[in-house]
Amino acid sequence: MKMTFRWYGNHDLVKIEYIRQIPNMTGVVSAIYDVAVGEVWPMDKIEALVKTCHDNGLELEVIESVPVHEDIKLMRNDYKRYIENYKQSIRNLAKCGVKCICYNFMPVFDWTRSCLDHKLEDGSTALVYYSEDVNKLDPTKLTLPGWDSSYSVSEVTALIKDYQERGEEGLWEALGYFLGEIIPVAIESDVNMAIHPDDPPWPIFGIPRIITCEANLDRFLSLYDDTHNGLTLCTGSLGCSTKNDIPALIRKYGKQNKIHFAHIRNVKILDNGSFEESAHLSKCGSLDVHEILKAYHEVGFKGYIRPDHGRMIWGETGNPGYGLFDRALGATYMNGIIESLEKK
Ligand code: DNO
Repeated sequence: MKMTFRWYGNHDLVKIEYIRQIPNMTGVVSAIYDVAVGEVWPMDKIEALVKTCHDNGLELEVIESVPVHEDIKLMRNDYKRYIENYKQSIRNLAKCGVKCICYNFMPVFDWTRSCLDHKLEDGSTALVYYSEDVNKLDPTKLTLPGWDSSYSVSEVTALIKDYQERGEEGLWEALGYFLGEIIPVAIESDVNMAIHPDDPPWPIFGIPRIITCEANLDRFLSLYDDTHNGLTLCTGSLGCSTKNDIPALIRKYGKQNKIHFAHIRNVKILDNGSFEESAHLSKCGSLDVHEILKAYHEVGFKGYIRPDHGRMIWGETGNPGYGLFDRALGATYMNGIIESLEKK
């Protein structure tokens, strides 16, 4: 496994020099943040990002994410042009040494939470999802870090309506078409595409979500049966539904060589579909991180792994979920478990 760390580029409050100092870090996971969604990622911007990483002794082999334009997910307007652009971004990234591209197929909203700085008992803050609060939010006015916020309220309202009309099957149709177009390019460029599960893994605001559970992951993989069509297995996203047995999913898809990127996050599951993000240590949340890493070890996982969302601790401020301190603790905890598994 290759230990990596998400970094939001030069504007990130977490300095890349500090990431390098975390033991066992091989590279960062990053993206180009100043190209409009749907447009081609130009070579010069990718090359500059790769150079910054290499100058700091880190690889850039994983991109999170190349966003998929809403028109592609709705098969409307300019979707064919946006797919051609996406293919070109894959080719450009491959030329710069990228081996794995994470993306998602969530309509309108990426990950969703009701509060980004909920105070926990120990004084740290964490991202939480309280379903009763989410139900009170106005989806047309909502924006969270990492979301595409270029749509106006009326555009978001229209988008939501379109997705509701096309429904789940409409989304599956669009995903099948998209994969049919891009996976041949990924094969030719030898880049592994790794879809990120929906977070949380259930429909929100009446809009369909499909990358949610084992049956749907099976369906997704069967849309294009090739190693280059694989998964980002995010424990925190899939794991906030008790229906998903994460170690079992890792053993199943790991053996099939379909997991390319592993996100390790712990969550504490509450009643009624609510959850709080917690420290990585198993006993702080509902997921057994030791068992999760054991499953990766057993299947001989060779892909990329990273600590996912951390809490904000020790007075740190910054990108919710993506401070330095708690994620570094997470990485170190993971390193310890992995070492003990490897030495057994
Ligand atoms: C949130 C992340 C997501 C993820 C995208 C992948 O912290 O897990 O924003 O990067 O869904 O496309």
